Amino acid sequence: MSAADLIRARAGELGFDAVAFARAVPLDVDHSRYRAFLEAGYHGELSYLADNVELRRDVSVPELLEGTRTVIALARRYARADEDRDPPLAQTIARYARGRDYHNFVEKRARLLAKFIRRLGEGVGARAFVDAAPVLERAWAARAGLGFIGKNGLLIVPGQGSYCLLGEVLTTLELAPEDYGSPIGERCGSCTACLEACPTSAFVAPFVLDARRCVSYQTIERRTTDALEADFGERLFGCDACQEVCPYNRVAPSGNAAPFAPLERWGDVGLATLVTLDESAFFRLTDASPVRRATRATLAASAVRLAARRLARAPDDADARRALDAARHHDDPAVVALAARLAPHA
Ligand code: B12
Ligand code: SF4
Ligand code: SF4
Repeated sequence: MSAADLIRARAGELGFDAVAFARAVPLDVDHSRYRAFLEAGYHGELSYLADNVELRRDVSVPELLEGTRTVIALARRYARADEDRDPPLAQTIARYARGRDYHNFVEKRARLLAKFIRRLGEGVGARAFVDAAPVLERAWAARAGLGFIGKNGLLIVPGQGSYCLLGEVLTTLELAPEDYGSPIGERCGSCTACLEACPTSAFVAPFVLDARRCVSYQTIERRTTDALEADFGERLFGCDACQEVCPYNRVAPSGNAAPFAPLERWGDVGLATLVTLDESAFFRLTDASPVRRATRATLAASAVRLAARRLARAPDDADARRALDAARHHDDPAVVALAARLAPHA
């Protein structure tokens, strides 16, 4: 068995749904696109995206892994067959975030793969990264031929769709030339469904997202008070609208997605609870959940937004009314102001 076959087999055992290999030569066009994104200011408050700009070009540097020869691009699917039966609150959370924090799950397995690779030869280096490192994960996955980047900016794995989390193992191991993949090219054709489905018109052009307008940014990352004037729909945390409409996601859900099932606690919580959480209740509620990233104030603001939307449609929605009442006494003035703006007569 070749080293690539051994790695593929081990990645499969660890639960990865797709694996592909790219030569670790510095990025060119993807890095230019990333720089253009920064220059346009589309990253907004995500200041970490503007740090380590040069590091995102080349992975074979000491800060990542000196002497990297190969980038092993990994994908783990998370769409489940039974997601329509998720508790109502869970259905307002993006699919990737309804269960336990995927970082623990995917990253742990990527690290086990790196450990396996280090044992493949004397002095072989290997290091795993998932999400947080200054690595343009979609660009490397596309270069490896793991999938293609759709007009919604997401990496779509043929036959598996885009509900996939990405990770990578960098290694000093050189593979046989035939093991390296190559970009498979974009397959969207004339489709524009994702661009039209975006509730906040966040795409400035096909493939190009103004992150500041994205519901995901607004409900997860935003820390300032200048909330976007737009209807986010039934969304509390994150957004899947540009994936829900994608024809490449009309594939059988993964039988492998049990770890992404919603946390039971989402069955017990309404919007009013989310607005009244104190610090310790917030930490209890978001324990081991990606939702913790939102912070208490941003989560309360998203609950206020959702409550105002629901009350406008159903004036007898008691949970929405309680949430808005509670918001008037919130300890964060931005939450109080948002409630006054969105539901002045509630
Ligand atoms: C910052 C970030 C965000 C920000 C900004 C998103 C953005 N588009 O930049 C916000 C908070 C908005 C966000 C939202 C989401 N994110 Co996010 N995010 C990241 C993170 C940490 C960095 C992304 C980054 O570097 N952005 C800068 C831009 C310039 O780079 P890029 O997104 O890779 O962009 C590429 C395209 O724009 C493309 N491109 C630009 N122009 C053109 C033109 C053509 C012709 C082509 C082909 C390509 C192209 O080239 C760029 C470079 O490769 C990555 C993890 C990572 N380290 O990569 C996860 C990551 C991209 N996110 C992920 C997910 C799941 C999401 C959400 C679906 C979450 C949700 N359900 O709410 C949404 C999807 C929004 C969307 N349509 O992109 C996954 C994506 C998995 C996949 N299959 O693609 C990642 C890879 C995390 C992971 N480890 O799995 N995210
Ligand atoms: S995640 Fe939602 S808000 Fe963000 S680009 Fe996709 S559809 Fe638009
Ligand atoms: S919805 Fe259509 S345009 Fe958007 S990523 Fe999917 S195939 Fe491409």
